[in-house]
Amino acid sequence: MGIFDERIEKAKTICILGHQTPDGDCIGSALAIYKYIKNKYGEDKTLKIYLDEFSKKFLILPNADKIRHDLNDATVFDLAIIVDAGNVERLKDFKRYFEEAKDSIIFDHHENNNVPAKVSVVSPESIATCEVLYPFLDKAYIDKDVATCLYVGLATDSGIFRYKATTKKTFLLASELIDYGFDFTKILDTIVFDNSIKQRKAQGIAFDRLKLICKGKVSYSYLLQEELDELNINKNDIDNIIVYLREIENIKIASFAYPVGVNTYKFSLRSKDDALNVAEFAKEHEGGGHILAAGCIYHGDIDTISEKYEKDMAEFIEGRENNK
Ligand SMILES: [Mn+2]
Repeated sequence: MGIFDERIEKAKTICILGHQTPDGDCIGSALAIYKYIKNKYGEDKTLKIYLDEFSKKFLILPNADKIRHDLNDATVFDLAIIVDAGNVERLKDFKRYFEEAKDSIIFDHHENNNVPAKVSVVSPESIATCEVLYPFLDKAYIDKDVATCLYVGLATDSGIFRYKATTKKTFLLASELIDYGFDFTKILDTIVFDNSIKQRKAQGIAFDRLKLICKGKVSYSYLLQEELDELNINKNDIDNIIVYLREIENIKIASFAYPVGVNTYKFSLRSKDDALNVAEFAKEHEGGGHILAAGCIYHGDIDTISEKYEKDMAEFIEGRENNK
């Protein structure tokens, strides 16, 4: 029995946790683990998944309706399983379940992961947490549902098998997974490519405002809270805008800001150049992430922080390019 199964075996009550604003890899790995444990132990374990609110498109994934958002569970879990979160703050208020749990294990691929779990399985060179997790699952209990969820993590975190950290291993795993016979076209259309009219309108506002800064090396746009309110849209519905801002010729970094609180904006960052490690930029601004994909926080009104961001980013790029 592997290190994961051993810990599951010993636990009666288990919770699965992931990072705030959960994405396909976070939800995919959490739901893969959920179904895997159900397949292996049936109703013998008390098993709960707690994640932050997520986009409704993920409801196409098996058991996504079982994901809970409440913080009042009095259970002290025997085992907390964390997925895809580089630090405890990323668990938001659900970190309580982790901190109280008697045992814990984390599967992740974020550089500098510092979640103080009893067991850490962290592999920064992996494209997705789902890829890190897979070797720890006993194949006898992987079914079509588990395979679907793992595939979604792989496909989404790799930008549908395009980003640089995509390896032969990623394709081999994807090929094993599609053998389980799920409708990957429909799943990816639903989760990645189909947009609501409201989303397209929000993208329209962001595109309209889009500009190139830092001598044309950085694309930048933002949305305001009143615009989200007007469209009756939430932050999960705009998390793909950064993808489009990255798909612009000649840029090195894409950036998109959106409100996460009063006078507080989250900046999504994507680099197209290994020499410009946006995780390092993000670390200076209450954030973190990977070399090519990171996020950080700025406080203030949008005009002030847009100006500040442009200045910080220009300095960052200049510093890196002079060090080459
Ligand atoms: Mn991930």
